[in-house]
Amino acid sequence: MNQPVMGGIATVNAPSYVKQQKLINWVTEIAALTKPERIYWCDGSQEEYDRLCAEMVAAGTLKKLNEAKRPNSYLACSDPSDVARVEDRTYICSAKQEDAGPTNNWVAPAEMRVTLNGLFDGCMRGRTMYVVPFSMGPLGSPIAHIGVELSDSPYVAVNMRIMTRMGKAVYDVLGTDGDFVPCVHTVGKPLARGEQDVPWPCNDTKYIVHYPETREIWSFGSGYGGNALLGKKCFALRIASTMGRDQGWLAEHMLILGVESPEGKKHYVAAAFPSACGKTNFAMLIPPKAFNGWKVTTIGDDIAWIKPGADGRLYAINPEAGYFGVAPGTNANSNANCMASLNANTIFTNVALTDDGDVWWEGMTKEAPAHLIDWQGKDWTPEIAKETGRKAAHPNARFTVAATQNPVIDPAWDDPAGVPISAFIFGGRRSTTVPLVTEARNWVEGVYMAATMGSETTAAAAGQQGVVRRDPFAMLPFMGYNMSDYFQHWLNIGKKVAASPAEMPKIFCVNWFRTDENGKFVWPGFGDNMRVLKWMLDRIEGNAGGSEHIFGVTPRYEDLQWEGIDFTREQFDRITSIDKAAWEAELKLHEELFDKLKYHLPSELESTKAQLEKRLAA
Ligand code: SAT
Ligand code: MN
Repeated sequence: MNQPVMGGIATVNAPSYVKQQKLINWVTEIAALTKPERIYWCDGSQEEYDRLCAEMVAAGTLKKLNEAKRPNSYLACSDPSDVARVEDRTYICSAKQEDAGPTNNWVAPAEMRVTLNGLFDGCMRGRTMYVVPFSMGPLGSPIAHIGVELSDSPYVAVNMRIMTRMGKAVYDVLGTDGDFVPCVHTVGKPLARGEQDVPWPCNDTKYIVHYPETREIWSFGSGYGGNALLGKKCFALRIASTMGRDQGWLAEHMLILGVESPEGKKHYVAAAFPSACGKTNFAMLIPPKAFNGWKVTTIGDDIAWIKPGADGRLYAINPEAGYFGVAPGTNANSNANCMASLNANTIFTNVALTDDGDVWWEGMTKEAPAHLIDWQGKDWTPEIAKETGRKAAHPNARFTVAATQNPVIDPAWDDPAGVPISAFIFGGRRSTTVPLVTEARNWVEGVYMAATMGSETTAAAAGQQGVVRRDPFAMLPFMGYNMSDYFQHWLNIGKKVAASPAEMPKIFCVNWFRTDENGKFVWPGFGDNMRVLKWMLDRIEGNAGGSEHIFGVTPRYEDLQWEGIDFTREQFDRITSIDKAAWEAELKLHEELFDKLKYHLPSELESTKAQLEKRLAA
């Protein structure tokens, strides 16, 4: 129920089930600053979700898709200027600049507060402020944490209901004095009295700001993805990474999957890839026919929170409850489980609309429909695309869908205790240099591999695409503190596990993306990644061979299972070969990275690099 306006500022009127005065005071304070017309406390119910969606349909923000084809699903098309995370507008405002480190934008907290106070003053005029309570992780789990997002975007409210455990029950966990991360979000477009709203309000000025010491998030000017759904990258990675540093755990940009052999042996692995490099596809992998009896199940597709358990092993949860995945390229071959997840109850953003009220994106089907309305609302035909190169869906178009719709969701995905991790996988998008798969000989070498990871940039972030940048642990855009301190934190966690009776998780580095002289991928990827995954599991179990090279252990051709695929030894050599000149150039780039990260850079990483150089020169 919307609350009445009183003296120009909405009354707070917290529902009786909200028991925490600190929270009510904060909502009051933010309302006084942002001056919304109304305040609405979300309860997370289906009725509320349906109502907010219907209101957005009436306002032109959402289109309801054909109920017979795609039940209870919607399409949102954003402003063409608001389509991805804005890394150059993202700030870590720690008290000391060195705590943000050289990979983050930093402004002194006091100075940023002055800027933001100006921007947020009256920023919600004419709009409703939604109070969105959410839990990252199973409600009440010892690994979970709570946030409350105040947002003037109903699109954010409904997406948060899918992406997190959102609603009334959060207040029970919060009680009268529980901790929560305060998240303030505005699209930054106040409405004057009588002013007609636009379907996707946003502002050319954007700020995505984190205060790690006080664990606050303030986001201005964007309604899109990680800029606006503050539970995701802002909380679950940037703020949570600093919580993990202080409390001895890890917040990682990782999918988590379960893999079970036909004999019933099961392992969980966590894998880090940069945005839009196929984490969702890997997390829902369907093994090839020849792997009869193998099962891959999903715990999460984007973020992992990992804490050492009493037995010394590392236990992981997926703090999210849904997937905000890249639509283009997703199809029945690349990810049939994902396609099945999207059959109903899905919000699509920036994909194309078919003439019969369904959705389409590049790569969904071999042949494009004869006519579409593209993500910018314009007519689109294959002919127009040929002439102009215009895409029907934006390359960073997304779907938001509940994890429970995934047909291969792992039975333990919601387990408050988390699942034990047997291996970490780090992968970048590299058309050259980095071999298909390499096993680190020890933890430090694995941390080195992760720290020096490079990847060609994708459409998930605004800016140039396809250029190699160092992306340590696939965390470059998501680190909440100094990157070198983070490397040290990983080394410390390793020491902690090593000192316990638990087996060390293995660390692997993969690259699915090496290309041939025509720029075509050599490795088929997708389901065939099972061949690599199986080798890893065999290594964990101690029954697979490999050959040692300059920076780790790689399978020989005969160490992988090739049944059901025509993949020659030559092709295999092509994607596993170590090119000396390329590696010399690569190590120069590691050097550049280490120069940049000199402050607090762990000496173990420098000595690992020295060993590599020695082996390369030999
Ligand atoms: O926009 S998001 O940050 O949610 C997606 C991504 O970049 O991985
Ligand atoms: Mn991601």
